[in-house]
Amino acid sequence: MTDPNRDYEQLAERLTETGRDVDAINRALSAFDVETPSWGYGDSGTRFATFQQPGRPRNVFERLQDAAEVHRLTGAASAVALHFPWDHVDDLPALRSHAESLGLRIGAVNPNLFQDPDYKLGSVTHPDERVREKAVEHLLECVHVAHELGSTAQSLWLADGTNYAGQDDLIARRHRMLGCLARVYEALPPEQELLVEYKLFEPAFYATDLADWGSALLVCQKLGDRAKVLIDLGHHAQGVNIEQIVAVLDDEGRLGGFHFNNRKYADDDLIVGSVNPFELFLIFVELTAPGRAMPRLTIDQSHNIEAKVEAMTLSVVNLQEAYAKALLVDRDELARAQRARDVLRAHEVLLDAYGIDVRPLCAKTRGERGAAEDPIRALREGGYVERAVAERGSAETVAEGWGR
Ligand code: LRH
Ligand code: MN
Repeated sequence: MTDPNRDYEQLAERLTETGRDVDAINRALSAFDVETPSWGYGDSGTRFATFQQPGRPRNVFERLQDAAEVHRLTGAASAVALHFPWDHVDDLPALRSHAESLGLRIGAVNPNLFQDPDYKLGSVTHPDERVREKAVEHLLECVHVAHELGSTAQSLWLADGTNYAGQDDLIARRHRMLGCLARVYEALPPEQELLVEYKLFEPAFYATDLADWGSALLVCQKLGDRAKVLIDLGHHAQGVNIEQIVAVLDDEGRLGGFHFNNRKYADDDLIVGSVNPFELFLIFVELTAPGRAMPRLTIDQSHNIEAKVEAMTLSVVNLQEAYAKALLVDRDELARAQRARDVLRAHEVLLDAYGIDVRPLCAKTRGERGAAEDPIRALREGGYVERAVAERGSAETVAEGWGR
């Protein structure tokens, strides 16, 4: 076991020698904060099966307890995104004070317009006005819930789409959607923004009404300034350059946030940075470019076979490290190489930063925030999971569905 302080001192010395402002990097790292998803702690699976894990949280209050453990370990997960009705409670003030008693705040509120049978052919795009009214009612209810919980964002993903060519008029669907979302946007209190999440396919397999960043951006521009695009890393066709989408949306002032996860094939919802850590680094290289503000950062994963609290903890650690590496990019040298049309020198500037082992830096920042220098080790030695199993039961069964 190496001495983390000596590792840090050696790294800080090397970074200072190469012209980096280590204090500024530490300040930025200690301000880094992400939202974890309540549904990432609950049951989740594939169409083939959902395997319940021993000690799984039985309600939103226990999901918040698990989120608080991830924040205790990493110091960088102080908010929890909620999903309704999966996290529905009658007493919203009690839920809010429970979160605050755990040192947490409520992040984005996610409506659910994809499980009710009425939404089989769409929700806000549905041909039947009665169904659209029902969808708008749910969205307005979520605006109220967010206000009660102190949340400042509606994070909207629409599963809406068609499965066969000719099934419905694609533009008529778009106009229905725009009409419904305009009413929801009008109802947003000043502290709330609307995040519009796109997805290429699934559950729709012919046309998805919000299939890509362009269709989401156009909708946001029609709605108003507080409507912005949310990028889920698993929602693109293979080969799409996500960091370029980040740069363009930021340049349009419409980069609202992220759903971080990782995928090898489709919307796999695996641990962020577990498949393509270089892509994650490049996304943070764009986010940390001079003059850019950090948008809302939310994790959106489902842990079908892996231990959920450890998976979420590792995800926050992977995000901290990707951000730290991006902060080490020598921006002056990058700009000089780009001006000089020195193609490979510019690329190598990024590789220089990516190749630095930033773990001592992240460990020190976490330690200074009262969190764990080695969160995974602290979790495994701390007994939190064992206590949860003892308290909540060790049943390992097959569940009927998501999010709960
Ligand atoms: C859709 C999605 C969306 C959530 C859901 C849990 O694939 O990414 O953000 O509502 O997963
Ligand atoms: Mn998502």
